[in-house]
Amino acid sequence: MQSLIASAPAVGAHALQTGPTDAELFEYVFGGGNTLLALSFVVNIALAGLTILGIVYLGRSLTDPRSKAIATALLLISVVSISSYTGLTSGLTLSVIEMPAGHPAAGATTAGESGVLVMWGRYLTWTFSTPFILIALGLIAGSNWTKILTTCAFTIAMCVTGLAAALTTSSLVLRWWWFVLSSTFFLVIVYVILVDWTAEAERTGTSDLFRTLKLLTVVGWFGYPILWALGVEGIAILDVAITSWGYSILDVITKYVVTFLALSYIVDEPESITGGSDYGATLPGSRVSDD
Ligand code: RET
Repeated sequence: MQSLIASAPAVGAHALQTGPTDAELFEYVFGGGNTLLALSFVVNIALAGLTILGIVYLGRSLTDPRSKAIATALLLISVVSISSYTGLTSGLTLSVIEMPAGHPAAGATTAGESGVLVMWGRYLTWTFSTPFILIALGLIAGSNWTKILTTCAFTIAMCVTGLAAALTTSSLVLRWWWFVLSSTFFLVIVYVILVDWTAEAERTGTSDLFRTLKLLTVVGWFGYPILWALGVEGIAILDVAITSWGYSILDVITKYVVTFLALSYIVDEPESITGGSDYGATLPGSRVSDD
């Protein structure tokens, strides 16, 4: 028993348990020397907040349950985002992690600890935000729940395996293997958007809006793995602040720009978007209450 207790810390010492405390990480980011990095978090808290207010304001006149469902999905993207960036800002979802042997950043030090700054909260929270982007897109295209939920499951798989890629410290090969797995799941989503939803949007009459959203989404989403690969977790030719700004700018395009474009289309409740008063009812023939 004694020997088990004695060996417990070594057994439990995985990536999230080592390194500086949240307070030290907060001081490292906001203490003055890393203004660029700090801004990449704070700007997004402000933008997510403004987007939430914008959706509440523009969405207040919606009456159709299907339009409301799309607006709610759009709202939840920014609700997750503001929480995600608050986690990064507070240091809660940041860690200093030692890269495995052979990694270009192996042996680096950050905030007085050996390792590099990993913003693992980003990958974790994409698990919750990207499904809402896909629900909104799928509903706009007029797709069915099987396809919408399939893309949601694949995006969750993509983000969780992306998180694993960022946190794996045992082997460089395994880091890239997680990356390959995550990218494969990503391609399933791209396929559904480009093939299925494009055809469905043509049929349901939303192709004008969908074409723009699709372009922003597919091009924007491809930016994330590229940044990962070039950033400090991949081949490390971009530093942490540049990588963080890269993600923050991609977030602006894939979340807030997409949200406002979609919302400005649905606020007029065109026929291609509305579903009728019993849309989404859980009892046949019952109307969805307005409150
Ligand atoms: C990772 C690394 C592993 C390989 C792939 C990735 C893709 C990430 C994507 C993220 C999209 C995030 C969005 C967030 C909005 O809140 C995890 C970077 C393929 C596509 C749109």
